[in-house]
Amino acid sequence: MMPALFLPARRRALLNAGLLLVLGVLGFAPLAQAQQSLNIICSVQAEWCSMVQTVFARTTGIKVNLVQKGSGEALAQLMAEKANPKTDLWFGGTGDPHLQAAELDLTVAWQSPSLPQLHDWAQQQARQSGYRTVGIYSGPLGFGYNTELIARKKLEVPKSWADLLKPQYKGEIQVANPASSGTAYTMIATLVQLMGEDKAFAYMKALHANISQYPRSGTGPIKNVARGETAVSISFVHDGPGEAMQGFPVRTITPAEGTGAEIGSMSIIKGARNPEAAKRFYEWALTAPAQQIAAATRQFQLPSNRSAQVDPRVPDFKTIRFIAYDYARYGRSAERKRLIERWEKEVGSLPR
Ligand code: S7P
Repeated sequence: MMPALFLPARRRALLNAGLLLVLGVLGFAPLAQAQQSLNIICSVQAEWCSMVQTVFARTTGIKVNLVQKGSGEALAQLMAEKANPKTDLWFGGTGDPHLQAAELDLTVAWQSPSLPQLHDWAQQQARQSGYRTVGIYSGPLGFGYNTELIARKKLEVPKSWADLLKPQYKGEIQVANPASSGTAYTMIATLVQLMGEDKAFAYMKALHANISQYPRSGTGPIKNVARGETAVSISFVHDGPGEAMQGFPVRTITPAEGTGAEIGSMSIIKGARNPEAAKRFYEWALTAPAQQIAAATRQFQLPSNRSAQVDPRVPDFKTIRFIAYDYARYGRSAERKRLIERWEKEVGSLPR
């Protein structure tokens, strides 16, 4: 066969175009693009993180290096690397620490042209951070419970925050540790807004007697419920269906008195080494098809893009009693720090 070099120019051009097409179909990107890379901290669950990593790389040819961390731990890492950031973009995780990162000047402003396509709560998250973060999903806080353990131990299904204090739940409840978990901080902020601060702390002290463990990450307690290690968890209720789909006997419920919701967020890091790739990912992550990856990986938060399909397993917000969560106040750095320190001093340190 004649080497491509000796083919007439037109045939050579056709051959090259064909080769590029085949590489494109196979998901290989042109060399210049393949050399770009992007460093992400991903604060959603592992399946969603790795699907986002693969699909974005296939779509753009940009290599994605990704570490998965809960929101509290992600914020701690970004604070630690402030002088020499190794991260370009923070994807997902509860909104309060993203707001805190904005206030601490760890992230940069980027006003996406796609903002009008997003729900009001997602745009509001962007506006109140001076466009240093944006909402990518939302989900309500509630309880997970193991239907088999509840039946076997003859426990009632807890229906309210008040129910969780009943003696029957002694040693049967888990919630993450607020010192490391954005989910657990959402619980503190919710209770403070629902009851007033002193009553909320009295409540959490009483609840402490029924807690068996405070796992590090917010997704831990519902996984422990699913696997029968504990009967009840305080968790985001959108984390329940994914466990149930794997065959675990888990259900969720939201408390009768009312509850808070997270605004899962995304931010570009100040001093990012790959700012253009970060913006490209940011814009992609706000599109409806990119947001539908969540449900395809068994994650059932409400997407922020109004055009994204909403899976029937996403909690129905219309049926849930929500508090008017003050995201600006509870995302403030000093407030978040103060409440977590108060929890550690007055609740976490108590014997059980
Ligand atoms: O993807 C599930 C989810 O519940 O985990 C995120 C978050 O990383 C939890 O962080 P913590 O470990 O700090 O609690 C939530 O944003 C998300 O909905």
